[in-house]
Amino acid sequence: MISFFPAVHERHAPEYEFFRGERVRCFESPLRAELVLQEITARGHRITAPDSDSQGLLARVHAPRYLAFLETAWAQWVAIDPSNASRQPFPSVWPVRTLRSDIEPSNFTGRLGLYSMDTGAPLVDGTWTAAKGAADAAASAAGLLSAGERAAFCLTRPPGHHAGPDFMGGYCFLNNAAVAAEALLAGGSTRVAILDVDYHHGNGTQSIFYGRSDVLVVSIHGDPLTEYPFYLGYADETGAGAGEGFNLNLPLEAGSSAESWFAALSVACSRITRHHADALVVSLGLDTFAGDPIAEFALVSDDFFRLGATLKRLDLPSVFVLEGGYATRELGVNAANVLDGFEEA
Ligand code: OKP
Ligand code: ZN
Repeated sequence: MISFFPAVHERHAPEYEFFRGERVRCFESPLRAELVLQEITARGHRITAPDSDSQGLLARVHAPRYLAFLETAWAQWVAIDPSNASRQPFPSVWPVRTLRSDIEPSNFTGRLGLYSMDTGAPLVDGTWTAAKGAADAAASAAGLLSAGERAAFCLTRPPGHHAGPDFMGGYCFLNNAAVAAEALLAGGSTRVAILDVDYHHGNGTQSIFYGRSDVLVVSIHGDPLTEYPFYLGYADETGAGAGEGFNLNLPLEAGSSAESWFAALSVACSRITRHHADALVVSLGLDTFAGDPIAEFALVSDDFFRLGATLKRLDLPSVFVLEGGYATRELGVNAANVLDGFEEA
């Protein structure tokens, strides 16, 4: 399968994040992409650099003031104090209920909190460049599908599905899957489906399309009562206004078996078929793997062939966009198994 790989991903390499009050090495690392690249190259998939600029599509997905912040955040951070160049900024205050989010403070801490859902998206010098490269890959892959190709893989990081219209969070800055969906619509699709199979609910993607009927969003994920992102992803979230009925959440208890996961996948596929989708975007999180260090499902490596083969049966032009997956050593094999399962089905 043709795979878009933006080498600039490596510019996003934060040193640490917080876990149980301690600084720990980031789970979401450049090595993830390098190991996937190694494996899909070894299996003969064709790798290419993104060839589309996602700028116009990003403006359909994200708020202008959020994009402006993200692009200039590092410069403002370092302007406060040159020694900040060797420090990672983290948000420390957020406009929760009763506080105002219509006003954008000029203060960096005020802006960072306004545009963050958590402390889980560490920002560094190269974050914008890397995130933009991933969005460009999503635009490129969708463009290729609009030109008649049947499938493409975005070997991208940082991931995107937690990034909402105007906020970052959970390792995500720009919503690559949403960019792919918008690019498909711009390329002539009229009914797109996004299937999010990451362990964590794709709250950003859901929110971006919640009021719309042209993009169906379906997600299988750990029950937010116990799993991140906690505040979205419940079964009663079915869409709003014109989008009523075009959002489907299939939460599963943490610890659910592969058998129940594939049963949910079959429900998801039925809904996508009923949508009469003309293109599919797969938010391909691989943290459903039994060995994942921050997730609680039970898929084994062979199950990812089955996932690919099942998606092939939808018979739709398909863009696969890498999301999570933190069992780094097995990530390449698991990702490649999805692509090969799809191609060999
Ligand atoms: C991103 B994706 C661990 C914190 C976990 C939230 C999980 C983000 C998952 N130190 N942060 O959906 O794979
Ligand atoms: Zn995840």
